Amino acid sequence: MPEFVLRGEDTTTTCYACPVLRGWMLVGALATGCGFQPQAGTADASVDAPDADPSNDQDHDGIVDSLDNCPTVFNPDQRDHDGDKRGDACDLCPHIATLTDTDTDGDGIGDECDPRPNQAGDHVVLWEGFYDASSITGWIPGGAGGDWFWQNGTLVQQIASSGERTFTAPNSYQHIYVATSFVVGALQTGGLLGFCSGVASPQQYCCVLDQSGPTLLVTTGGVPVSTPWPSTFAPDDHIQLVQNTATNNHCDASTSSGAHAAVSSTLAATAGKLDLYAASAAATFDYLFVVEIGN
Ligand SMILES: [Ca+2]
Ligand SMILES: [Ca+2]
Ligand SMILES: [Ca+2]
Ligand SMILES: [Ca+2]
Repeated sequence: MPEFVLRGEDTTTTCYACPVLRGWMLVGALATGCGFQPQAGTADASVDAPDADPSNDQDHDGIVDSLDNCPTVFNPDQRDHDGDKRGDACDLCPHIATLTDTDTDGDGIGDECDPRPNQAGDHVVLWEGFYDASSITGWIPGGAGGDWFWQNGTLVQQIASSGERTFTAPNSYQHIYVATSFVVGALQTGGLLGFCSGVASPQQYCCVLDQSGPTLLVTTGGVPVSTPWPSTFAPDDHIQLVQNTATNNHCDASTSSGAHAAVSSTLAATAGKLDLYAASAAATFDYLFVVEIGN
């Protein structure tokens, strides 16, 4: 099942972060409002040390407060996707390693990942760290299909041959904010190349596409708005996409190599199912963070 807020059990110990990448992630988070985060699930075996005093475990999750990454939230898994020492269960932006977790409007979403940081009423409807195979239950391959599967804490689409390959969520969403990140895999040249995520019915994706040169594109029900994107695609690139329909379907893309661009359409997206999309490319997705924006 998809992973909603305040749930989960950790089986993931994969971590491919490095100091350079982590430095970029923090810069990216500050610059763009959201940053790419690699898989960083943690589960510290020392938490069950025999001398632990169970009387200091206020949430009764078996982990003493001094070692608990969410001392007041029952989270025996201790998952911490972004590695910032706050467990997913109490991290206001579980995909962004921030030091403050500021929540100006008090709606439970940190400023760095809040589509409206100064207006309450937004709520997280999906936090998916792809911790286990059941994380994609109910998702449906579409378009040319592709080969989508869960693997080691990620969602993989491994076929690079031409074709628009989509993966559709089981649920529809209203007034969406979605952040995802992925690593570019094998590429096939000669056709439309790129990646998208976001509300897809009607088509209102946030995309980075190479049609006649890389372009950051927001599609708005057949009325695309685009801007040049100062990068090319290459295997192992880390790319983050953020779609925010609270701001006229704002689309923001950034890469681990420092490329960044953003564009807004003139039409606000409304509702639909969430799609992930890859054309002429393989990709490995790291997380999905979805907020429904209040009225
Ligand atoms: Ca806890
Ligand atoms: Ca965290
Ligand atoms: Ca907030
Ligand atoms: Ca808000």
